[in-house]
Amino acid sequence: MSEHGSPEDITRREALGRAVSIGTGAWALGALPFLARCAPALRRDRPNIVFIFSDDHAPHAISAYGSRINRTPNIDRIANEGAIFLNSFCTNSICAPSRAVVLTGKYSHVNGKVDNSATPFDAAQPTFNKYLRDAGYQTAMIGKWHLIADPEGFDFWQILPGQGDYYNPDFLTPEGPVRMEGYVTEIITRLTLDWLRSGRDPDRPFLLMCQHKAPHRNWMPGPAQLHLYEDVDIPEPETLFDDYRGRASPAAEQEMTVRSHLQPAYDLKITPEPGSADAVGFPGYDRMTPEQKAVWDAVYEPRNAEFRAAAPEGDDLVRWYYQRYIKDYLRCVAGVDESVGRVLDWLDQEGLAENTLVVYCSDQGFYLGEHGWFDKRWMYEESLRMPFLARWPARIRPGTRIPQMIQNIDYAPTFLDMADAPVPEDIQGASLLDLMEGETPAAWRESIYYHYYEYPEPHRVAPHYGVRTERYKLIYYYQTGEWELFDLVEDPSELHSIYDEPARAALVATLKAELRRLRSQYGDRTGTEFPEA
Ligand SMILES: [Ca+2]
Repeated sequence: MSEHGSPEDITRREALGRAVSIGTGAWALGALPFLARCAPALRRDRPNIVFIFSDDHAPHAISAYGSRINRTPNIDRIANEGAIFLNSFCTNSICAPSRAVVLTGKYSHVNGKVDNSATPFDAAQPTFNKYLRDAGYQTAMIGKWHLIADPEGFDFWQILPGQGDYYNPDFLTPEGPVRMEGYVTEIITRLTLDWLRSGRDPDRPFLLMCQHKAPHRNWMPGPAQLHLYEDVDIPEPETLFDDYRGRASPAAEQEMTVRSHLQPAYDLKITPEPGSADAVGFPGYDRMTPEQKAVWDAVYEPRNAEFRAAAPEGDDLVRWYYQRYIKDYLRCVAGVDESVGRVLDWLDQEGLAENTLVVYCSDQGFYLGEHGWFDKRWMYEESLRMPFLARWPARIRPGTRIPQMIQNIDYAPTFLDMADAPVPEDIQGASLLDLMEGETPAAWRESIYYHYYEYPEPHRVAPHYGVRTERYKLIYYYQTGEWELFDLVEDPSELHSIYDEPARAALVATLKAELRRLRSQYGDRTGTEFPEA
């Protein structure tokens, strides 16, 4: 073999992006937490952790990630004053499963929460907050939980039931349900600041999970954001009118299009004239007080009157739906961004910022009209990506930009590592602490593994699993036995699968071997195994 390796090695390097062997990468994943445990205990004052989590907030709606449709100055502050992870991915792009992965540091097939509704989450299993509590941390969980079972391992919790409501939401507490008047993002912010001010022991480190409902469907903005984007057109994504050619059959067979699957009343708030004989509200609207409805109607009714007068059809209707959808989504995002700023400001004012890790992330990415879609689920980039930004002045240099591929299995071991708490052997992720501090571990993962399950409801997205390297993505739809392969450099929008091109045979073989290795490494025997050759 030459110093550059065999043709197979070269293909493998090309597939995996860098000249580090697969075996070394695999070793590092298991060994990093072990090394962290064995390192001399730097038991300086243990940091506080403020974990700000939103729902369905795609990185491409954050200006620090280069958004072309909005600005998020407060979330950007975390990147400017800390670190931004440029290649952050989920393992299963859907709400409750992502939350279970975050809590356990384990893939869906291991923690048991593979889909939103059919499988339960066993809240009795070990989660990172329980380990932190055992290590002396105070633990608080405020906002959207979405795991049905009551939270365990928190000293304080106030959670939304299920998806929760945007206006006047109910909260579940250990003492029973409470209805709170107001807008959900503002209420969660207030509860968060209340707990920081007076709910905790100032002499012990804390974990605070502040988890927003916004910007989840049905995208109801708060009173302070209702008027944003009034007289502007948000740029359309290039793939708003995707025809799904060049890919396997599932892309065309989903039910998540802006054109046909957004519900006019519920999703788009297009309702008949108030007071008319056929006037209807929509779920969420019916929870508002008369005063809140009056404010809402004063904003939406003129917009709806304009829609009724224009009566758009065909592609014009899609364009109109897109504008209504994306503006409401971005209004909800603006509310979350404002909340992030208030929490950062409070930590600054109280002198707590220096040794507090503030993380902003969301449970998965989302389609903002790309491929003609809303929602998530796919291994395609828009929903595979998660934002992950971290500020911790004591340890993270301002403006740190981190290209390595991370996943939500990594959060739990990171938080345990930071707290000098042992990282259990069965956690599948690796601590991000070295990366945050600007160090590149001797070997980091060269590929990520993904597996989506939920089918057929609610959006008929075919179950699939796959592998993504720095440059390539191989996806297997096991119900139909179809494959897709994308070159993310040549085809970043993933419009043309190159799986069937004869010249790609060696690359396909390499990626299949890597996919087989990942399924073995993570112990995933769910989903139909793909055939040899
Ligand atoms: Ca979600």
